[in-house]
Amino acid sequence: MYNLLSNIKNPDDIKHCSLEQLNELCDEIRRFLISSVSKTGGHLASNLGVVELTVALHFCFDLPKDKIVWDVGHQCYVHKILTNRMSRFSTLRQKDGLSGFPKTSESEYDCFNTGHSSTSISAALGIARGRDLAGDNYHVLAVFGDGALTGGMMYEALNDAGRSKNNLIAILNDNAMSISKNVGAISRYLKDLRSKPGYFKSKQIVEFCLNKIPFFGRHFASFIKKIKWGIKQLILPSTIFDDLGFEYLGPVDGHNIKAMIAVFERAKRIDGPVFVHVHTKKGKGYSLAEDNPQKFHGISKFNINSGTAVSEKHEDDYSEVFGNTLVSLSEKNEKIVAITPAMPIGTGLTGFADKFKNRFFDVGIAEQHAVTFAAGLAVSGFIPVVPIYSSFLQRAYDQILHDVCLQNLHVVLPVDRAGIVGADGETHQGLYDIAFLSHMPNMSILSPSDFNELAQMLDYAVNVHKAPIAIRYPRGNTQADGIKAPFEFGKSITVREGGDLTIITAGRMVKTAQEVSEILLLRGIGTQVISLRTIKPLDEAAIIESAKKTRHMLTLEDGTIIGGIGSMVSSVLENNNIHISFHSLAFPDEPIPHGTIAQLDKQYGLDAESIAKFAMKFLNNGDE
Ligand SMILES: Cc1ncc(C[n+]2csc(CCOP(=O)(O)OP(=O)(O)O)c2C)c(N)n1
Repeated sequence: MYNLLSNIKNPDDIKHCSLEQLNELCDEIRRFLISSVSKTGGHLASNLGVVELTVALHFCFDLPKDKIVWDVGHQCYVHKILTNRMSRFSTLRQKDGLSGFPKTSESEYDCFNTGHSSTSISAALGIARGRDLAGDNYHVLAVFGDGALTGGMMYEALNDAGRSKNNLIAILNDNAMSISKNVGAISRYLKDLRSKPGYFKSKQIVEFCLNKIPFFGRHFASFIKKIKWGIKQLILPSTIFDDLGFEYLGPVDGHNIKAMIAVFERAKRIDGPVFVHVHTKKGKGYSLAEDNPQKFHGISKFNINSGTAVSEKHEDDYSEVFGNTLVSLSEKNEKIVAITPAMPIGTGLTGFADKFKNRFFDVGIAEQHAVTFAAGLAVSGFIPVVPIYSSFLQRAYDQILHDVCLQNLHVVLPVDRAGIVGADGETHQGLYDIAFLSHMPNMSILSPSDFNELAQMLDYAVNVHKAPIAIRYPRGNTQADGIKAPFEFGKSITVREGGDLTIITAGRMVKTAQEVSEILLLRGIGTQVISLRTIKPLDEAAIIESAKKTRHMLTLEDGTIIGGIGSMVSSVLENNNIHISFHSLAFPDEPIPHGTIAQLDKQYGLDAESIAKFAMKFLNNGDE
């Protein structure tokens, strides 16, 4: 079925393929990708778009000696297929299976871990400078999308790399798409460049003619070189990348292997930084993905013929509830504006974007800018709401602290995908937001345990609270049972009464704590479950009262152990001289890999059964 592909065990195996065979190989890879990802889910459209690009790269460069840094890394499937990991694709993004991103621990062909956008040129430049300092000799490449090129780090890296003499090949995979349609002035500029496909050709012709000018002696040669450069500048308009110090090659058709091989061979011979502009189509070769690349950017298992998800019926999730609530609140309050760093779909903002075009801003993959831009909008009297996935919000730490919190500005930060996210793995786990937000002055943190609480909290955050406020909610739709009490800022609620043990928890874990209390009740143990609702400021009175009542307290959270709810509650007990049996349950201080949320909860002892077992021991002073 895969005549050529099944014989590729490592990238060297493609080096003696003819052009015809390479093209055939690309067809086989596409068929394999569609078939395999339809059974596991994953990032399909981006990978379909880079099939020829990746094959051409492996044809021209010698990995693992040469190094490729894949930006974001979601487009590395073809690279994984060509580097002896094809047989593991049925385990893609599953616990203990193949990661959906480059992993140095997985293969010597992966030289740098990625997951978050716009890091590739920085990392590649570091590797290149290290190579030169060590006196080694190999090629270093960064492969990044036009979406990634909207991220600010890219400009810090271009600025640094462009003035360097280090050999570095930056490859732009330009498909005019981020997850959604790409935005911004750079995107418009690239569109302009793409409309000049003859640029690279004419550049070659001009250079060919100039090279015919003979050299006489060393000094004269350098003089001629300058003249040639001047003539070239006159004849050919330079690109922004030339002006930054790169040799710009392109735009080249990213589905034409022959053309790409020619460009890469040329790039290999150039001294200094090179910028190769490759033009591709996201979803290439699978018409459903070509027509709807957003849907197939990241998709769960699907039917190949219809393109529809195989999974169960559609259920609401927190992002959707957030988006719908925001729309209804914004109908009544015209000061509300929404900002997204390139994630309108994932964060549930499409309804808002359709309805309030003037009040919606997609700023590109630019979390730092999104937050400071929001601070500016707050200064001019608007109420900015900036939903960002927890792990991407890490990017904007200083902007939240310096621009929002220190000025005590009314910016609302819905922290989506807070806690374990599952298949995307360690780079995407939203485990750190409580730790990095809770120590910021003026910041409040809310955590709903069901959809209704989220709606009430959002209403409170935009209409009542006049200071920085974050609302952290999980991926998916886990909801606590039977919560009725209206939300009150700063007040926790007791969701189960009991006299033997207290569990202090929040958000997704409230449901787990309820299940724990039920298991323990069967063993005659009464558990008091407190849902904090407001993680900061803590409801200290309720914590102290319950501690005195049960004398045994556990904290349980969907976050990392250091600096989370456990640390905060423990300080409350310490500071109030309350000495009871106390233990924090949270994810450990180590990278948490991919797997389903349920599998990871279980692996780290955070599922109801494991917690109940732990609680029995804990109540027995450590004895089984
Ligand atoms: C810092 C950060 N913010 C958001 C994301 C989510 N994200 C993953 S891929 C992607 C779009 C990337 O577009 P592009 O670089 O053009 O690659 P393409 O998928 O089009 O090939 C986004 C926004 C991320 N990975 N990192």
